[in-house]
Amino acid sequence: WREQIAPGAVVMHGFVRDHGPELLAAVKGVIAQVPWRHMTTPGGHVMSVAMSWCGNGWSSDSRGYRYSERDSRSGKRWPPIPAIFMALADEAAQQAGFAPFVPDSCLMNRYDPGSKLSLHQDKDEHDFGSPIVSVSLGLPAVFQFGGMQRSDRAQRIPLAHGDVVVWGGPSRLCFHGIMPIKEGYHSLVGPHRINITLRKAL
Ligand code: MD5
Ligand code: FE
Repeated sequence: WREQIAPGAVVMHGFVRDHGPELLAAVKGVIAQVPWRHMTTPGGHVMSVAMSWCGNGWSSDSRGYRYSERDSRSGKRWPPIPAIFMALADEAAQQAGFAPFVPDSCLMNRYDPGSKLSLHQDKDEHDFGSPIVSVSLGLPAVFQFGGMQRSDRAQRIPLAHGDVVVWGGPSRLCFHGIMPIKEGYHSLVGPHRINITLRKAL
């Protein structure tokens, strides 16, 4: 079922529940080229979440966060976004009431038990007019969904394997995070939660 949790924010429960194997195969294809890595924040902390990406890649260092077409080490483009991700992003965005969506960046987060993502805003993209489509696979999570101010009280939204959330309109710049993932084992994904976000970044 579909649930609007705030203006522009739509949770599509189980939207990709039947497509786990194909989605995970696409994740593995990207990981073979861009292995999972723990990034260091501009503040010098190593993130508990491991990341990989395709399309326009993301990077974090002492100079800040940014998106780029190419791997600055090799000079090569990051791998293309798999067709199944492009199709699901467009389908979810349109069903949530947004215009046809052509993302140019895909960030993948792998959470192991205990991993978390602290409250933050996604504001490194150049285009806040487009939504972000977020896909949850594997272990369940509790999503913290706040307001435009870090101090705004956050709602707690449970997210399960196969759920898709479309974040657009006024919700696009809300503070959000992921509570520490509980120990567990998912039959397809193993002891992890994987989140895939599709974005228009550049
Ligand atoms: C996750 N990832 O579950 C989340 C899903 C990230 C990140 O937060 O930055 O990699 S994306 C959730 C999101 C995106 C844009 C806006 C809002 C939530 N929001 O307004 O709450 O790994
Ligand atoms: Fe975020």
